[in-house]
Amino acid sequence: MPRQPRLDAAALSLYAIFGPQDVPPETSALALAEAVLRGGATCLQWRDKSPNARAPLSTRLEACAPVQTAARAVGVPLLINDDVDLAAALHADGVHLGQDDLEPQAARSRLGNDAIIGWSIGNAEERSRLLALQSKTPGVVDYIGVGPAYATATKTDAGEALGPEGIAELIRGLDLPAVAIGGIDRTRLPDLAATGVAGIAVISALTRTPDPAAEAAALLHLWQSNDTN
Ligand code: TZP
Ligand code: MG
Repeated sequence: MPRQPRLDAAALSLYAIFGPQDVPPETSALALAEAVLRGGATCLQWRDKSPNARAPLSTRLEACAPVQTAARAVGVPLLINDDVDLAAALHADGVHLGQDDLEPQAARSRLGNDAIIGWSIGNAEERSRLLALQSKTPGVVDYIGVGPAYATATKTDAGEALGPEGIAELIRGLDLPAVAIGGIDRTRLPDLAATGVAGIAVISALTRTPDPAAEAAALLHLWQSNDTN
């Protein structure tokens, strides 16, 4: 019998990403997580690009644990960016890996069959790597992150913006759900919905707003009313 997918594509609809570096000074990672979850975020990613990412595992764990508790309380998956050791220690739902991180097959061996594994692609060469990986180890990756969709100040090495046409071209013919990332705010949703991505991944749209819960609700509502999947 075919294996049940580990990830329902609907969980990618509003994918909220943050780490210590994104938490405004007057709040906490827990408060931010609770706010975006209240607004309806369908997936969370802990992406630590702060000095804490180089701290011992116990310190990394301590920083992320409250976010995991909040996500679990509402049944929303929490994925860990880059840090497979942290994901293993937390028994997190999965990881999101970039092209320069641990290879997806190695992460799969480490985390097991139930872990959700996401991989980033941003150009034709990386798309070809994905296809090669899928034919060598089918099912190793569960979804892809595609970007940057638009110019972003959040990731300075993100590369050239693909635009909706570039996103559509990269995901065409792939049999994996995709989430668009990079410079996404409310104004971008109609164009992105037309590309065929399953959802939107955002950092600053939810971390640089005074009301992350309201912004999450607005993004999700807009996405669901534009999305034709
Ligand atoms: N990967 C490609 S663009 C990007 C990442 C992590 C940054 C997304 O942040 P924002 O603030 O939503 O543009
Ligand atoms: Mg990475």
